[in-house]
Amino acid sequence: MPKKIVATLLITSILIIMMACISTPKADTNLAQTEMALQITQTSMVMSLAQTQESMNMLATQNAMQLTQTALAVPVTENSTDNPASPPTAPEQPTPLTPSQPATASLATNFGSPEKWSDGVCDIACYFADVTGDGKADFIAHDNDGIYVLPSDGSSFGTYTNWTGGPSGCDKGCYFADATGDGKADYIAHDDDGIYVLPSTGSSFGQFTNWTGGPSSCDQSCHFTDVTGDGKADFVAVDYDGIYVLPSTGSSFASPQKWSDGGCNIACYFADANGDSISDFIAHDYDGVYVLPSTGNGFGSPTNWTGGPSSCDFACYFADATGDRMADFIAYDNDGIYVLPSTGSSFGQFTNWTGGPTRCDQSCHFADVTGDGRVDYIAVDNDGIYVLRAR
Ligand SMILES: [Ca+2]
Ligand SMILES: [Ca+2]
Ligand SMILES: [Ca+2]
Ligand SMILES: [Ca+2]
Repeated sequence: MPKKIVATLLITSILIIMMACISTPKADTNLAQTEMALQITQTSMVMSLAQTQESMNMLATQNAMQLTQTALAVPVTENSTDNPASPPTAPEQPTPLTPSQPATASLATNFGSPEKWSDGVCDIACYFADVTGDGKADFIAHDNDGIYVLPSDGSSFGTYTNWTGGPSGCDKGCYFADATGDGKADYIAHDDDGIYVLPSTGSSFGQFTNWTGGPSSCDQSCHFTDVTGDGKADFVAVDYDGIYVLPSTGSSFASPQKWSDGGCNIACYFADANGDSISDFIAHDYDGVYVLPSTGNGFGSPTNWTGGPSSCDFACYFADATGDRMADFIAYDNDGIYVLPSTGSSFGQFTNWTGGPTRCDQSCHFADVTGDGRVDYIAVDNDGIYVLRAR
């Protein structure tokens, strides 16, 4: 309660006391009235205090609400590999490592020694994506009798469970990406009659639905990644005449929008190279690796991020190995795995992250199985799955 009202109440009470004293001739009456007036004054003062307290409480509540609103307005950040769901607005500036900071605050500079995380192999193909939604990419084994998931616990792959209940195949390709936008990678089956999505429930793949309504194909390659920036993986088709985007609505893929007339001499990739959480178009051409940043509804102009020709002996990958949320250029070469960190506007100096030659018997993958925001190097060998942590 404002001080002005408290003062007014006090003055009024004193006036009542004075008037009581003046207007009554008898001392007894005077005393009784004085006592009554004093009681009124005390009551007023108690009431004033209570009201002041109440208004202070209200002010504190308002302040707390304002703080909460400010906190809510700050964008939430998430981790991602190939992955969809990350809405930070600006790349985090790498902070210099001081003794008081944990090692994870620094950027990774190499891959550690191989750790065997599973004895398992895959009848058809192995995949790595976070289907459980805990930030760690899980091991997905496509076997003859179904699709098995072995969740990552950060240092090994756990027991396997058949998430499709029975055999499941894809006519044209199987993919694992979060098309529904709930943070769990879904199973996307590209079949002859359409693209089916089986949403992850966190412990199985649910009911399948044809998200394209009818047959759909890609002349050169199909991709599922979030190019619109809403956290839902969109369907990106690389066709002979350009790049088409079919945005995910969360329960279907909308009609195709042509985002680029360009193609790629060698191969097309989609990953967030500039760190705004929206996947960009990366065109590997004869004279270099071009990045066309996504604006959320189109691809911007191309810039040669390698300055000149660049090639990979075995395969090229684009994923964030250093841990600053910008996808780096990873080249799998004869003499090792080289990483060219993204600076946000170019691919920097290359370094051999394995120190020497390395081979994957069946397939190489880059996914964050430890959950620290950096993709690890995963080798699918004939005798099991090996993880080399980015560190
Ligand atoms: Ca997981
Ligand atoms: Ca999902
Ligand atoms: Ca999207
Ligand atoms: Ca981007």
